[in-house]
Amino acid sequence: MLAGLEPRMTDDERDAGDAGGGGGRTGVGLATKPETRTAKPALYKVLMLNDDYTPMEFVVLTLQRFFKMTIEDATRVMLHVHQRGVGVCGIFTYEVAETKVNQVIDFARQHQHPLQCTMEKE
Ligand code: TYC
Repeated sequence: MLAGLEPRMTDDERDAGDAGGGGGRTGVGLATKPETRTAKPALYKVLMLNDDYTPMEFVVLTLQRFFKMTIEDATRVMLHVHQRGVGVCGIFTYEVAETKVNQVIDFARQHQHPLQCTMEKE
């Protein structure tokens, strides 16, 4: 073919990633241009609530099991909740926070403790 007389790609074909070259459209590539910025997911605090009946050791065990805390961090958070009424166990995306709240409540219920846990938007 003579130089300069090749079939030209339209702008859309270029955007869609079609390399041209006589093979026609390949069906690969993006139909729309992606946004450069991606929104960050909303975050939620998981809160542990104090009560008069759940044993301190059980709260520490719960924090270690579901929030991967060391015994030192779990004890510090448990004492904070015991003294102040509420404390933050961690900050997560919505579904992770919801799962952790349910795991804590189920674990407490299985052991007949009234321990409560909730979540709130950061
Ligand atoms: N207040 C409880 C007690 O004296 C201990 C406790 C701490 C319970 C933290 C719940 O989230 C809690 N046995």
